[in-house]
Order: sequence, then C-alpha cells, then structure tokens
Amino acid sequence: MDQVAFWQDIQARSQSHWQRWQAHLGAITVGATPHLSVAIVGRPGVGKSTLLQHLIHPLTLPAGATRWPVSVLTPDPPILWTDTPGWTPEQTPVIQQALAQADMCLWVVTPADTSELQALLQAWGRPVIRVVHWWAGEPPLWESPQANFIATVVVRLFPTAQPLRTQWPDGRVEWSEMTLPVDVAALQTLLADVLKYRAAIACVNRLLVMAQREREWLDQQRQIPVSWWPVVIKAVAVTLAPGLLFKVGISWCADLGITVWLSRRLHLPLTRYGIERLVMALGLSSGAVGLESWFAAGQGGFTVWGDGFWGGLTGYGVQQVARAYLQQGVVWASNGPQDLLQRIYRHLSPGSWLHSWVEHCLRLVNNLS
Ligand SMILES: Nc1nc2c(ncn2[C@@H]2O[C@H](COP(=O)(O)OP(=O)(O)OP(=O)(O)O)[C@@H](O)[C@H]2O)c(=O)[nH]1
Ligand SMILES: [Mg+2]
Repeated sequence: MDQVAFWQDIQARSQSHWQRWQAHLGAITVGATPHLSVAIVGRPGVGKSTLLQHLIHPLTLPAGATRWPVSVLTPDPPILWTDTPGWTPEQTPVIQQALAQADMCLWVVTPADTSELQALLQAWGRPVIRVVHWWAGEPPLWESPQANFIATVVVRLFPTAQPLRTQWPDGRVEWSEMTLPVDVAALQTLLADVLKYRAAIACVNRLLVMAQREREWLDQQRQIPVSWWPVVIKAVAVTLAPGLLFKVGISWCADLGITVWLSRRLHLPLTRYGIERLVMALGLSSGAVGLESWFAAGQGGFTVWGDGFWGGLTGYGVQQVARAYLQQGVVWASNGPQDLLQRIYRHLSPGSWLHSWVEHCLRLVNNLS
C-alpha cells in the first residue's frame, strides 16, 4: 500500500470509529483544517512574538491586540500561526486553549531556560519543535530530539554582535566585532519539511484526542455501580431450577442475559475482542454453580442457600468481567484509536521522528488505559 493510500485508509477508519461514538466523544477540531495550525509558546519575554513576526513577514501581527491568543494565517506556507502570552499560571487557560486547537507547537526557549514546560508539553503529546533563541555566548548544545520533541533548532531573532579573532601571518592577533544577522532559515526549512507530513500529523493527533476522550468516557462508565437485581434474579432462578443440569443451563443463560443487558445499559457493543475471556468467565461461572450443586446434593437446606449464594456471586462476577470486556472492545476494536496508532507505528520506518513520536503517543494512550 502506498503512503497516500495508507493514510487515507487510517483516516477513513478513524472517521468511521469517531462517527460511531460521536455522541460520547464530542467534536474533534484538531486536524480538521486544510492548513497546519502552529501555536507558539514559551515563558514571558523569550521572543515568541519576535519569532512569529519573522516567520509571517511581510504580514504583521495585529498591533495592540488585547485578546489572546492572536492568530495569523499565511497562505504560503499554509499555516495558521497562533501567538500566546508568556507562560504564567494566570495565562495557563489561554495557552491551553491555543494548544487544544494546534496541530503542533514551537516552544521558544533561551539557552538559560529551565524546562518546567517540558513535562506539560510531553503530556500534551502533539509534535513540539524546541526553538532556542540564541543571542550571546557559545552556541547552545541540546540533546537529540526524542518522543514528541521532534527537533531542536537555534535561531537568532535580533542582529547579534559577535567577537571576531583575526591572526595575521606575522603572529599578530586582532580582535574586532562583527554583527550576525537575524537567522530563522533553519526553522523555516524544518517547517517546510514537517508540512510534507501534514496528513500524518493531523491523523495521529486526532487518534490521540480520540483515545483520551474515550478514556474519559469509559472512566465515567466505571463509576456506574453494579446492578443488584440481575444478581438477585439469577440467585433465585438457580435456586428454583430442578436438577443439576437445569441449574447449569439457567446459570449460563442468565450470565449471557446479564452480558447483553450490560451492553445495552453501557451503550457498548458486543465485539470479538477479548470474547474468549468472556466465554471462559461464563464457563467458570456455570461450572462453579454446577460443582456447588453437585457437592451439596442431599444436604437439604444447605443446597438452597448454597445455590442462591453461588448463583448471586457468579452473577456479580460476570457483571465485572463483562464490563471490562465491553470497554476493551471499544478501545481495541479494529478501528479503535489504540489499534490504529499501533498500525501506524508498524508502518513507519524506525529512526524517523514520526516513528518516535507515534511510539510516544502509544505510550501515552497505554498509560491512560
Ligand atoms: N538580544 C536582543 N534582545 C532583544 C532586543 N530587543 C528586545 N529584546 C528582548 O527580546 C525579548 C523578545 O521580546 P518578545 O518577542 O516580545 O517576547 P515574547 O516572548 O513575545 O514576550 P511576551 O509576549 O511578553 O511573553 C524581550 O525580552 C526583549 O527584551 C535586541 O535588540 N537584542
Ligand atoms: Mg509576545
């Protein structure tokens, strides 16, 4: 399958998954536009607005804008740039809002910057380019990019004076000063390269959001308490059933009924994923009822209490197993975000930033589970 067909296939599958669960997952805006959406974040005064001004030249940022975030759309490259205020606790909601809509971000830092934002951007999960604003001293050294930090580039945002050492053939050494011009070329080249993967970035970002929303939805369902009436009905039915075979049969049917009823109650489908564990649980449940009934046969009143107790206990256990099975079925169904991310991961060649980024995304969504 060629690259375009591969991404179209993943896109179509994720779309059908989202449409199916739209009512629970809500609208997903990331990756929905034809342009790449890039947010610029960083601590106050690191040079975010200056950088953006260079990148959008000859356009200019709306002057005197009081409402953050500020966005500018450039037709070539087709990017929606969003400037954010300096990162302080009071500004966090505005910055989070800009990040929620962005496909990727430029994190502007100075060589002396501490990395308190790193953890936050890592949890955000979408691609981050670390932009080092360098204006004095030795050129900074940075560790190679990893996870969702896909690259580090050094830029000069203001003309910078640099000492120049000249050594003549007769041994004289002279020091003078030269001025290094503004330089954002490396970042522009990198962004042009990243733009080629626009479809892939949009696709992975959507899957990431989908997986996070799905987890929230399933967590809400986990709060729904176990229902007692199926437990009681099963306990009574098993107790009243005449003979061992009848008890086992009724237990099996009741467990199956509980599973189907739970699927309706939680709005989760019966899928093939993990069905063997469900079947095993149903088998164990009915087996336990049969075994108890066989042991207790001839023990009089104990049989009644024992049947009722085992019937109820296994009904409760089956509810728990069926709930886990139904939730896993959504997350891991053939078009579920986890499964699609894994497919993308297997498709990409190791060593590329896309590959290590998708690996990071998988780690994020697996930790969510
Ligand atoms: N090296 C150098 N730095 C400058 C020069 N002029 C301004 N700066 C500093 O560069 C930083 C960049 O300013 P901005 O681009 O407004 O920074 P910002 O990140 O948008 O700031 P906030 O929006 O307030 O968070 C500021 O801290 C200025 O003090 C200059 O000529 N040379
Ligand atoms: Mg600014």
